[in-house]
Amino acid sequence: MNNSKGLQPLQNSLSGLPQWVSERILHQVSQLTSYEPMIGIMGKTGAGKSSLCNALFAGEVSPVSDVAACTREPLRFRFQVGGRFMTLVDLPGVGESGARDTEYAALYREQLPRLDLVLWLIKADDRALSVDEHFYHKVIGEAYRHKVLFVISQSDKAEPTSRGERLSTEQKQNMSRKICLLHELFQPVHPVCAVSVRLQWGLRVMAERMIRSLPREASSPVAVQLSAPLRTDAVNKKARDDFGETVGTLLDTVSSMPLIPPPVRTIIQTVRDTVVSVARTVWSFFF
Ligand SMILES: Nc1nc2c(ncn2[C@@H]2O[C@H](COP(=O)(O)OP(=O)(O)OP(=O)(O)O)[C@@H](O)[C@H]2O)c(=O)[nH]1
Ligand SMILES: [Mg+2]
Repeated sequence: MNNSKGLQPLQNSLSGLPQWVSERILHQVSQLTSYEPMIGIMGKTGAGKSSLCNALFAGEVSPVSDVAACTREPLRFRFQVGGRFMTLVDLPGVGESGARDTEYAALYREQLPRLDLVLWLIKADDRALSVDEHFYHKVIGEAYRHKVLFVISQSDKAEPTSRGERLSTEQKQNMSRKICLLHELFQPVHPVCAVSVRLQWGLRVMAERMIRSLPREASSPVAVQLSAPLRTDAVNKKARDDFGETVGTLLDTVSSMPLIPPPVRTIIQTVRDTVVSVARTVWSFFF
C-alpha cells in the first residue's frame, strides 16, 4: 500500500479544478482507500464458520470483544493485513428456538445496516433447513436479502461420503441438487456457493462471488484481506472496476452539489473519464 504514490497522479488529473473542489474529491478518495469492511457470518454451530474464515482471509484474527457464547451478543473479530483492517461479526441465532425471533430481529436490525455482506453457512449434510428458512424470513426479512450470500459448507460430507481426497461425481451431483434446493427455498439474490475447507474445494469461486456480492466501495478492501491463492485475476479485475466506478460516482455527486459553480461543474464533467481511468491505474498502489 502506498497512498501518496497513488494520490499524486489523481491530484494531477484534478489540477484544472479549484483547490477546494480537488481537495474535497481527494479526501473522499482517500476515505475510499481506507474503508474498513464489515462482514457478518451466520450458521448453526459446527457449520464451519471459523474454518471458512480462516481459509478465506489472510489476516491475524483477534477477537475484539470477549463475550461468552451464551450471551446472545455478536462476536467481533478485527483483522489486519498490511495496516488495513476488516471486521468479521459472528452473528448468533440460527438453529435456536423460534421463541427468540423478536429479540434476534432487533439485534439483526441493528447489525445489518452496518454490514457489507453476510455469509450464511449451511452444512452439506444438514437437512433441517426449515430452521434456516424460518430465520431468513422472520429475522432477515426482505430489506436485507441482498446482503446475504449462502455458502454450503463441508461439501465433502455430501452423500455418498468417502473421506477421499476429492469430491466424487455423485457427491458433485448431490451438491448441485442441494444448490437448486437452496435457490428454491431462499430465492437468494446472489448465487449459492459450495465449498469444502478440508479439500480446499470451491474456495476460489466462492471468493469471487463474495467480491461480486459486495457493495462497490467494499470489494477492494475485502480483496486485500483474502489469502493469496484466492486473490485471482477475476477478484482483482472486479475490485479495480468497482474502485473506478466508485470514483466516477463520487465525481458525479460532487458535480451535482448545489454549491458548485456551473463552470466548475463543466470541468468536473470534462475530466471525469480521465480521473476514472487514472483511478483504475493507481488502484494497485492502494490495494
Ligand atoms: N470434513 C470437513 N470438516 C470440516 C470442514 N470445515 C470445518 N470442518 C470441521 O467442522 C467442525 C466445526 O467447524 P468450525 O469451523 O469450528 O464451525 P463453527 O461454525 O465455527 O462452529 P461454532 O463456532 O461452534 O459455531 C470442526 O471440527 C472442523 O474441523 C470441511 O470442509 N470438511
Ligand atoms: Mg466458530
